[in-house]
Amino acid sequence: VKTCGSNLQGPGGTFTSPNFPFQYDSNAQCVWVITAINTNKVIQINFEEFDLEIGYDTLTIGDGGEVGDPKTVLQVLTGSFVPDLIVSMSNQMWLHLQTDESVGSIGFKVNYKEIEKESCGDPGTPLYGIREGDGFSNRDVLRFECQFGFELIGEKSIICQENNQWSANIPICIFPCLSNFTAPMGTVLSPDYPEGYGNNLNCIWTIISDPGSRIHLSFNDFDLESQFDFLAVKDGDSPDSPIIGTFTGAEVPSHLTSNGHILRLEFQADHSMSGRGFNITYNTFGHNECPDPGVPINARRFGDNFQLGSSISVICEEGFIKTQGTETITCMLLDGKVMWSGPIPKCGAPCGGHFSSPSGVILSPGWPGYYKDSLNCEWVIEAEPGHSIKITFERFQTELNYDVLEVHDGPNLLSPLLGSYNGTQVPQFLFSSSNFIYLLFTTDNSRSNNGFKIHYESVTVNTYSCLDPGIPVHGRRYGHDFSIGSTVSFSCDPGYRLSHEEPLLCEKNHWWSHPLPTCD
Ligand SMILES: [Ca+2]
Ligand SMILES: [Ca+2]
Ligand SMILES: [Ca+2]
Repeated sequence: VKTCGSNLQGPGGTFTSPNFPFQYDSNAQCVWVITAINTNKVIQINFEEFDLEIGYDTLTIGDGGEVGDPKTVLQVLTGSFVPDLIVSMSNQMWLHLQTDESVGSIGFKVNYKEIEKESCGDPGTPLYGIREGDGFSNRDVLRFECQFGFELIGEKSIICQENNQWSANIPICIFPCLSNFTAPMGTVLSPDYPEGYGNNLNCIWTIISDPGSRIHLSFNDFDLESQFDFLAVKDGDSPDSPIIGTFTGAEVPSHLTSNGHILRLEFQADHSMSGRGFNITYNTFGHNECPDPGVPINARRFGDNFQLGSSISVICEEGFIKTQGTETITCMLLDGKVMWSGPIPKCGAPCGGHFSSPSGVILSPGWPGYYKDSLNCEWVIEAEPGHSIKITFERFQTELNYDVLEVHDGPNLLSPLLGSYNGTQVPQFLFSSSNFIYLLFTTDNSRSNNGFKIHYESVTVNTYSCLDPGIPVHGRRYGHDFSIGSTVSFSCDPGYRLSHEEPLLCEKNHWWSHPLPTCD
């Protein structure tokens, strides 16, 4: 018999079955006891993953600290189905894993935390669902609906019972694989988007608008297994209708317009490998007008009239540039069809650039989405001679050790390095000593993250002082006189060490005697 487990304390944490995410041991007996630090609180757990050999390996969960006492048992779990949340009645909860002599599985990963007593905890809101009610105390009720076009599977309402357990799990909202749409606008999603659509699918969606009108599709996201899974769009309601387009792979198609008032979307997935799937919005429009272009993301649109002869303009938000189309498009007659004079403009965050405005924003490419792999982006910021440049980090998150932003004090890669950053560790701000700053963002060939949002501004150096030197990440600064001859010093939060101890002296040339130390 293998014994395992531990005593855990609030306010919260995570633990797993032995060897997770690899197979747990046979003949294991593991015991965990969780105790809230605040004795007036109770313990809530929720499983991120759970899979035990069904019927033979069990996890018994009980209230209090008397492990194994049958009077205190809350749940006995096996297989792979678990409640959203399990909440104790007292400030303690015990868990007992028992496995038999053969056949294992991955086990479980569970999060715990202390919550108010006489409550069931926040069970969340289903993806593509809407929740009514926000009380989680005994006798509180939560009601659920799904967004338009989705089907609700499960209970429409759940109540927080006296035993601190919800009467049921929250429902799920699924997008049906076969349906007709008659609303003038809506969304079509691949099954389980964006989690992966699975295998062996043959989904058919038909969009039917009023006779005389047409249908416009915008692809917000698209990722199918290339050459094996396909989306076909047909101009009509039968399998033999003419094909407007067939799509596969990860390239997001540009928008599509029907010729008639019915569109048929056929989605086929083969027996293996899945992608993220797709997210398509559609709208319908009349005979003498162009399709509603929507408001392109990262942009503002001017003009609300889509009739023949009207124009709209699209201006990118700060930090973005036009990646498709021109600023203005006009609804016109081309080859006997009413259509926009060019593609609907799109705005995106560019990989690199040269900036010389007094202030602005630099975004990682793809912002606000994840950046791509294998990037090599260079930005140069130029201020007027005699000025310096201050850059401020608003957001920074890259793959630790692999996706790196270098900041150089000058116009190019050969200029002295101000800092090299990855993960989430960045200073609040940095200054150049000349009127140039150079940034280089390189990413490796796997794993991405949110990237960064950086503000830059041109600043003048005061005749009698140095610029604010900043504060290290995980550190603090002593002294806020930055005039020539004064010093500032630094310390780090517990657990971090200062890279160098000497205080910074503001020298006659307006520069600090040393670079800002770091806390490592
Ligand atoms: Ca077993
Ligand atoms: Ca496939
Ligand atoms: Ca990477």
